Amino acid sequence: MNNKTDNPTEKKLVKEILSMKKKRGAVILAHVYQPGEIQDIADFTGDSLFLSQQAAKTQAKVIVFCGVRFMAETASILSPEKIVLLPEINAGCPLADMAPSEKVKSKIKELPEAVVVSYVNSSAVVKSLSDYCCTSANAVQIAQSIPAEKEILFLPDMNLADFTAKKAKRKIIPWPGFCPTHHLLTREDVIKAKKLHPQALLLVHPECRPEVCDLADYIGSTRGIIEFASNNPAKEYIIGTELGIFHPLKKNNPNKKFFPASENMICRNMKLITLEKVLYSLQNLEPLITVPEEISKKSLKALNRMIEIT
Ligand code: CIZ
Repeated sequence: MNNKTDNPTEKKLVKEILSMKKKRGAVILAHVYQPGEIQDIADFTGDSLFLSQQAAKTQAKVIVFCGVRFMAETASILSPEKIVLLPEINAGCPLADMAPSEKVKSKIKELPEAVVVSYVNSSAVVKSLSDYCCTSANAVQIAQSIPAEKEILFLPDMNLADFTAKKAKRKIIPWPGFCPTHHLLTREDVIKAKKLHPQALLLVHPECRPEVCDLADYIGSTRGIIEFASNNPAKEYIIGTELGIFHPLKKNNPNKKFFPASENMICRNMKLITLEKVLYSLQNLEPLITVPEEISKKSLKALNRMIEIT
């Protein structure tokens, strides 16, 4: 929790949120793609897996998940006894929506021998159909844990699938989905940014296109990007991921410079949550995210297999 706003309306809202949070015995989690003012009121900020693990560890009975739907679902799967709130019910993930469960079921039928690995950015039903879950931080490690002779059906992100196949040296059948925010970054955008900032290192997320990743000095998850920039002596970085990450990058590294690979890398869904909505959620204990027990139990197996490996 680190909100130091001078805006009186925001100050009042933050005060009300904190008092309501105490009354409810709640914990606020915010993804690093959330608006800065939301990250600043959170007890924990980070990637979806880290946040869900915090959700599982905390003694708090109420979790306000400031992120998108699949993240709140993952928190609910890991902590089914807790009240998980998503302050904006329409905060979805277009990438997760590109793998509808009925289509995934028929693909699995077509490939009965394949091991099914689903990226955490997928619906709870798709997770329940999978052998393993993975995040962008551990996709390579999960793939490497699968015997080399096995085919892997990897969903829903084809760019992360490509990155994982190359790094893990595994036979991967990609699902044809992509994150619209990362996929819009082109090789031309990157070349332009490199010309403007010739000293800067290029750090990109593996949801970016392969031809963009080919130009990068580092490819990694949000957590990986933050750690790389914080630990590396270089002073300038071009960042190829959702722009919300600039908030922790700048906060943790006040003496370094960060430039966007493209100003357009904004996930609209991640920006739907506001301070007003967080307050409403705490006051009314809604919108509530639950996952049907049968689906939750099966998804938990895939999530736990990932957690055991990593
Ligand atoms: O797992 C996450 O939180 C996402 C969506 C990206 C990342 O790299 O952390």
